[in-house]
Parts: sequence; C-alpha cells; structure tokens
Amino acid sequence: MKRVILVPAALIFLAACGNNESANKTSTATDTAASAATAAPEKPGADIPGIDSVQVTDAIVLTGNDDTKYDKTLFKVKAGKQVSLDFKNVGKMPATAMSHNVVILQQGIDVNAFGQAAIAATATEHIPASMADAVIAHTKLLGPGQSDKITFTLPDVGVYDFICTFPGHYATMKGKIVAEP
Ligand SMILES: [Cu+2]
Repeated sequence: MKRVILVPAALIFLAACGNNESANKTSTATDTAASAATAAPEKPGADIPGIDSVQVTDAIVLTGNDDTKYDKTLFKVKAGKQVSLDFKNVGKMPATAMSHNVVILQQGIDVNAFGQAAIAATATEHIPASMADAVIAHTKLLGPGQSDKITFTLPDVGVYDFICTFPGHYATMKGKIVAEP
C-alpha cells in the first residue's frame, strides 16, 4: 500500500520541479529586459570610447590650436546644473586664417548640416541665425591668444555635440558632453 502512495508523490515532485525551472527562466529573462530598459537612460553615452575615465565636472577648461584641434573632446557634466566653459585659442596664426569657437548644440542636431550652414554666417561669427534654436550656448569667435568664458546648463540627460564653426573646422574640432542624471 505504501508504494502505491509513494509513486504518484514522486511524479508530482518531478512535475513541480520542471514547472519551477521554466518559471524561473521566464522571470530571469523578464528581469534582464526590464533592467536594460531602465538602465539605458541612466548611462548616457555608455558606448562612447573612453567615457568611463572622464570625471563629472562643472568647470570645463578647453583650448583650440593651430592644428585645428581641441585639446580635449569628451566631458561629463550633470544635467540641469550650471557649468562654466573657459575656452582659449592658444594658436599663433592670424584670426582670418585660424579662429576658433565652441558651439554646444541641442541633442539630435545634425552636426554636418549645422557646420555647413555656419560657413556662410560671417556676419554673426559663424553662428547661423537660421539655426539659432539648435544652439545651447557658444563662445565668441577667438583669434590667437584670445579667450572667452561662458556658462550654460544642459537641460536633459543625454549626449550633446560641440563643434568649432569656423569654416572647415568642424570635421576635426568636435567633441561630446555627456549629461548625467
Ligand atoms: Cu576652429
């Protein structure tokens, strides 16, 4: 009599184990998907090479030179917090040939389209009036030895491009500011 009772009990136990296993797999997959979805906005710019070694700052110091380069191209700030940007043209070439600025663009702006539009904007230091809404902040256009300090706030978490809009420069003078939560 006892064996008759034990056999179905073992079967029920095995069946229960099988069910638990598949239930666990399902919930694990769901948890992974959910955490990936919520983690994405917490780590803006996670795919940018070198971003992990960049420290959050509220005081950016940047230079541009006669090689048409910025000395740094990657920054990390807090979204919604005021940041200062101290920019200097450390070159020696004449302003007509080699001036620099820093133009911080809204998220989602086509950098190439903006850089192209900026070429003709000679009357406004290469800030195109037709695309003023695309600009969060910009420095003056600086000749050799000149500097300018501005403050700005990046409104949202995400990645913002900055470029120099002096004609022909944005291809090599560009960088990113990652705004963290
Ligand atoms: Cu430049």
